[in-house]
Amino acid sequence: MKNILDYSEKVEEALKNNQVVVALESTIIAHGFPYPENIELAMDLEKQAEESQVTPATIAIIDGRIKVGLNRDELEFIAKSKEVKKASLRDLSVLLAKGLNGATTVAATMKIAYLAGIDVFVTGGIGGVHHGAENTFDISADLKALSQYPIIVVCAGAKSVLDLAKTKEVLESKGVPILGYRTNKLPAFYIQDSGLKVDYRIEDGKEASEIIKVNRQLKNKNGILLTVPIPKEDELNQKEFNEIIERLTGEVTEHKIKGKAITPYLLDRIKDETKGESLKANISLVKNNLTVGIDVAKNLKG
Ligand code: PSU
Ligand code: MN
Repeated sequence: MKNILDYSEKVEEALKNNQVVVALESTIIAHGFPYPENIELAMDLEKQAEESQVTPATIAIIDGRIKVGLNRDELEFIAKSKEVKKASLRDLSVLLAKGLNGATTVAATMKIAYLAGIDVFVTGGIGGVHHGAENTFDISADLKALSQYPIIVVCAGAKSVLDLAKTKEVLESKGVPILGYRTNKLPAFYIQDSGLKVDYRIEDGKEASEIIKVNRQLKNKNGILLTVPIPKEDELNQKEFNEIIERLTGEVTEHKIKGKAITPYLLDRIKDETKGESLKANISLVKNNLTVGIDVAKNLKG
């Protein structure tokens, strides 16, 4: 796979020496956060991993090359440039062939992490089934990727703007177990409890690593979803948040916002409506997910 993946020196070294590596996505940097909060978060995550003796591998497409591990300039570029496309599974071959730039979603990052031999991928929230999917068919390719790349994705649940009950059903159909980190309840990104249950509760990174190992022995193609609730002190007020979501879902229909533009639009509007509180919450949950992901990744090697 050497010919299609460009590893950063650090990531190449770490993989060669069988050290612990954690994959990170870049859509969250390019389209999930405004500048400069996005570059600050990206740098904080790199630092957090390195301080735990783990090599971070942020994944993106730059000038038609798949980058596994970004340096500071490359992170800046992804954070600032308006030329960076949101890259999911369907976009990869075209962006590579045309020599374009792309920030990889959960789906595309999973695929690349798998090709690179990285088993643990940490993000904020996954995409899923949108409300009204029975009419729009808007179901994120993240769910397809979860069914076909056998790595673990550590997240704070799916975005609360999604239809979580339907998202769960699709994951079940695709054979993807949903684990709850020290919880029985499915987290809903900005909120600890969606009101739905996870499939299984686990207590620590060791348990997660054992599940990944068995998943491999079974030669399963599917990945594993580990959901971690946002730290209590940073969660948003559920009632206020539900009201905001209801309003914004109406806006999306009214302004005819469609397809891959929906998620960035909603995130941006949620930020305004919560007066920036959602940004703080988002940063907190990603860092918390990384702490858990690092634990899982270390146990996998141990
Ligand atoms: N959730 C967030 N912020 C994000 C995303 C999800 O809170 O930026 C991104 C992730 O990269 C995810 C993608 O893979 O949105 C899903 O987009 P879509 O629904 O268009 O597949
Ligand atoms: Mn979509």
